[in-house]
Amino acid sequence: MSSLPRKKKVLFVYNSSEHIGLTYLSSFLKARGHEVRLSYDPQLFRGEPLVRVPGLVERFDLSARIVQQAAAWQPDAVGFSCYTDNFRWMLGLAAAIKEVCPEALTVFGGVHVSGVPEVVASYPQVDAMVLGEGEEAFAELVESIEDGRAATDIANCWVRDGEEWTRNPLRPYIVDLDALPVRDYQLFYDKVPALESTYLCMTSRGCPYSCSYCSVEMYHRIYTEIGDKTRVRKRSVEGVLEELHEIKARGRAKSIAFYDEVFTSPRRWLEDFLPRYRDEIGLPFWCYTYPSGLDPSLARLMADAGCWMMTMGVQSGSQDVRRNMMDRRESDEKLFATARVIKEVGIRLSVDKILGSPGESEQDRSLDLKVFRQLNPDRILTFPLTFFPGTDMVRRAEEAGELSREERERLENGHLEQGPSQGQLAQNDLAYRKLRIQMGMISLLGGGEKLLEPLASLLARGPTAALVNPLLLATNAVRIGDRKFEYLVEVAFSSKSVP
Ligand code: B12
Ligand code: SF4
Repeated sequence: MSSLPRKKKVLFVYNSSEHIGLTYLSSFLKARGHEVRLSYDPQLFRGEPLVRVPGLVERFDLSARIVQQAAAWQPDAVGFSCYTDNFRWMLGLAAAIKEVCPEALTVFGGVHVSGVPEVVASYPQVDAMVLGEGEEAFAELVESIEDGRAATDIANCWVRDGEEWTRNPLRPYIVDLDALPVRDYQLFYDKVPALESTYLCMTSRGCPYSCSYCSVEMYHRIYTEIGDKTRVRKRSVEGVLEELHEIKARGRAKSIAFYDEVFTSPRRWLEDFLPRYRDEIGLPFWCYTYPSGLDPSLARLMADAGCWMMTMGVQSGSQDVRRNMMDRRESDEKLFATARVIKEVGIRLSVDKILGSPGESEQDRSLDLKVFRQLNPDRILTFPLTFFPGTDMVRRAEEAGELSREERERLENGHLEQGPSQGQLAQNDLAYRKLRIQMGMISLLGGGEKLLEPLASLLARGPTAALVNPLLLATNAVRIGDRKFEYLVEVAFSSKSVP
């Protein structure tokens, strides 16, 4: 007679913002009878989600308390979800937790692990890794643990055996997303209740596009290698509404954020979903769109359903940089047309701009000002280009001589702090600060080039240059009724009880 697998204790360790993927892993494990806990450091002063305040980062560091919690609970497995920028923090905690929980299996997953698994495998504090989508693989791995050791033949998993690693191939993507339980949002709300005021929802997984700087491109590549060419999987309208009814009934969410990579397709799904969302849920929502495929009638449906703002990646004002470096094929005309359609139906338009792409010339940067002004957005968010390991942008930058081998290796090991490895413009460059301020001024004031140029030069050189852009963004947020800052402050004040 075969015995039922023993219920396991799984601890997730995480920092920074709420993490949708972890909440899916948690509900999947709980549905199979396992006990799941989260040790969480919101790292309020580290830059995401709030502002970066050097000095306070260390003062409010909760790592020691996380280690104490692990020691007291003695989990069977500890799961770490790695972005490139939290990888070093995860490595530090994994080493400290191994000291106090020698029987626990340390398991690393997330986008950084899928991008550079060999690098992650080189650290002794990592016992196992889950590549790609994690629900089924992690549950099987956890259930296989006996005396601190896991099975070595589970698809998606790499498992350490002494100095050696057993590397298993990926399994295909989960086809039926409706079969997954509703994500365990309570995992984070128990720690930071104010997070619930904006409910994060995903109605799909994947993206139809393959921008060269985005980790989505890396996922497409590793899954194509096993013959799975699926780009986007969509949940059913019924399944999404069921989840949102549950949230609405709790009465705490003031808005919904649809974090699908591109929410504005497929059209037929939206035609079914949006009218029902308006009638049954009715909360204001935000989402991402792409500069194609949004015609006036679809935009009207979105506005009627309560879409108050959309974010559209523009990334560069130069068509050549977009096409040749970023693999974004849309023309300037398409950008302008999509922006117009969004604004005409009364939806606020937020656009993203990547600063410091390889291959960008002075002339390309002056095109930025022209194009972003013409788009007339309500908000511009700027991000320094980060070379995410495993993406095609890294290869291109290396080939173009704009990223050295040493810099690439530092990035792969999670060292994001130094400027040169983040694209052409280092964080401290005058040019970078100036462009950022100019973008902030365009969204707040519009304004002519003649005024922007000297004013931005002046502000970018001053001792308080780093404060100018947050101030411009905050003032603009008040102007357009963007709750983001209010939300971040609420989150900061309700975070006292973590981890
Ligand atoms: C929604 C989203 C956000 C949201 C919510 C965060 C979240 N992760 O839920 C917000 C806005 C808060 C956010 C913030 C940031 N994000 Co973001 N985000 C995304 C987005 C669009 C979707 C993520 C998602 O929910 N996918 C669906 C879930 C189900 O998949 P998943 O997260 O990959 O998790 C699965 C597997 O990876 C695996 N897994 C994950 N973790 C673990 C852990 C273990 C132990 C195991 C076993 C398995 C496992 O199992 C999960 C379930 O299948 C992705 C793009 C993408 N497609 O990945 C970018 C993405 C993850 N973000 C990215 C970045 C850079 C950031 C920021 C650093 C941006 C910034 N500069 O501030 C911050 C960091 C915040 C933080 N550290 O918490 C990058 C990461 C690239 C990299 N190599 O590091 C991505 C890939 C986009 C990109 N540019 O390429 N993000
Ligand atoms: S459209 Fe967005 S999510 Fe999709 S590949 Fe491009 S940057 Fe990534």
